[in-house]
Amino acid sequence: MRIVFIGPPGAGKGTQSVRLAERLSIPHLSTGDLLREACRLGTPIGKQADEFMQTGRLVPDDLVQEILVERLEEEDCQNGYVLDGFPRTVAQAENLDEMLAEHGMPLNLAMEIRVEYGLLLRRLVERGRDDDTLDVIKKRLQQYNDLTKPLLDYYQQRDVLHVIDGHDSPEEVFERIVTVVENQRI
Ligand code: B4P
Repeated sequence: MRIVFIGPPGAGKGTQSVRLAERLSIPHLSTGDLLREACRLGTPIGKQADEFMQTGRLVPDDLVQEILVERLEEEDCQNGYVLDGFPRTVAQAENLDEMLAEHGMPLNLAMEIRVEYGLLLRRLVERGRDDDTLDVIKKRLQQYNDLTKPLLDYYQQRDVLHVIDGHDSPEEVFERIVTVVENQRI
């Protein structure tokens, strides 16, 4: 299965997509993790991405796509994957669809995790990653509204979008996700 997770920062994309990938025995691919690793290693992409991430802005599409395409071509991705944090713009979604069409492999599911603003802020401030300062979090949430939300219509029109209530415990949210995936497999 090929599944994408969409949601604002703090919605639980990382938390849930790791679990789902483990349950389905397919790779979990997080563009956030790939970009952070590139920054840590000081690769050319990492050096360019760092400034965007530290200020809460989306990294330019071409850089993110380059880093992800390399990973998607690896052997373990040929039977499916869970994408966490990609696509984040309509241009990234179109690029992914083109890539999937070339291989005759459609996207099976787009999961939107919904959580209200106040709870997102609380979760991220408590987590305290480098980019989890209040100013940067607000910028990331604004970028989500401006650039990522239009993706929901994109996937709705393609009939693959499922909305998940992300307010409860990670276990309860995961059960909701598994129910959607099981229904899809029937
Ligand atoms: P990401 O790494 O994707 O980070 P994120 O949006 O903050 O979400 P994350 O998945 O980590 O957090 P989660 O909600 O699971 O992106 C970081 C940056 O990388 C972006 O700002 C951007 O600059 C760049 N980037 C990444 N992908 C890109 C792309 N495609 N295009 C352009 N730029 C890109 O969890 C947050 C916290 O909530 C955790 O502490 C977790 O434990 C907690 N939590 C989760 N679910 C919970 C629950 N049900 N109950 C209680 N707590 C919960």
